[in-house]
Amino acid sequence: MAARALTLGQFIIQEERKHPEASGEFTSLLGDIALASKLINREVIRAGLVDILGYTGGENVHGDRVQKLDRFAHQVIHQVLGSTGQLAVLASEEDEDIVPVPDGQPVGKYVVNFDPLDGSSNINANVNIGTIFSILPRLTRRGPGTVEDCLQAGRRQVAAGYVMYGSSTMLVFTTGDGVHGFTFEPSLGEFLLSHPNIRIPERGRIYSVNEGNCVHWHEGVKRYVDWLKCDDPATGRPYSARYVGSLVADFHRNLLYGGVFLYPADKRNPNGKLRVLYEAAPLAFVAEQAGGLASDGTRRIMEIAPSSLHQRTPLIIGSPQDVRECIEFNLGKHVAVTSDRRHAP
Ligand code: AHM
Ligand code: MG
Repeated sequence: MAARALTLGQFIIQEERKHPEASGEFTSLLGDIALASKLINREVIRAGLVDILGYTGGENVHGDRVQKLDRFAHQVIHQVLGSTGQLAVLASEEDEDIVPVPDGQPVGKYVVNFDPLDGSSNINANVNIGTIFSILPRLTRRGPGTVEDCLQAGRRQVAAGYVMYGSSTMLVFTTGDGVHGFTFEPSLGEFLLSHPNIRIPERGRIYSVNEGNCVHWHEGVKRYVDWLKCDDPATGRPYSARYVGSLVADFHRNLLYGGVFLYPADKRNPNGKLRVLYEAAPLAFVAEQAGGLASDGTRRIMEIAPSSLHQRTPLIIGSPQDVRECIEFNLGKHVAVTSDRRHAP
């Protein structure tokens, strides 16, 4: 191994040394998430073989398998995290209610909200999908964790991140001290530090939105996306459209290259599509730690304390300059709209 290669485990120990007061309990949760993601990765990369090899449990109906992988990812995370003694309670996009620590296991101090397999409609096409996680300290003091423990604003997160399963599998996370990316080395079975201290460019040249919904959009969103397509070299316009339809993949690309992802509220879905706890808040923490922004159009995503586990929110996330501009259009405030129309195609 090259002298500079640092495993996730080594990195975590290094970080712990900077904080001698830390108990290490919460950083061990990150190691557990990495373990769960290796188990999920092993199944995800074999998803395309389902019809020719079959699967444990005898599931070989293709559509069925997609459901199963969602469920499998949920169960792996529950089992791995639930047996470590760090966890008070889980909330998952896959379950209506909170998920308690398994019977007989010790109850700990942390809450994990997660989306076990985001973008799962892409599995059949071998397109990137991901696991998103958010770690919070519990609010209640003892006993099993409660729904109130899960319903905390994103600013209370102590760590958040995602695993992206794709041409290579990556774990990207923040503990509030920058954003670091690790790439999975399958022959070693280790995540290696490949993207230390990721910073999102101040402005990008990419916009990511499901433009097929534009007939339902509000005026501000329509004008913003039209504006992005105008010719103005000073701001890098026209921007390129890039949309995978897997939030983790769209977010990750924009984090590295710069740009803006939006899933706005529209006339059909007044609260947008994405969930506060499992998607918006954890990615907002990552975005902010990389120098980016995340907003619902009027508020910082990190300030939203949801009143229900599956509450949705509009999401605008990415390079700070792009997010600010989008918010201005969204609110109908952008003074340059009229003059910029000159550049409209
Ligand atoms: P899911 O949690 O059911 O997979 O839905 C979330 C996904 C995101 O990954 C992605 O950004 C979005 O839904 C795409 O939605 P759409 O197909 O409406 O563009
Ligand atoms: Mg999801």
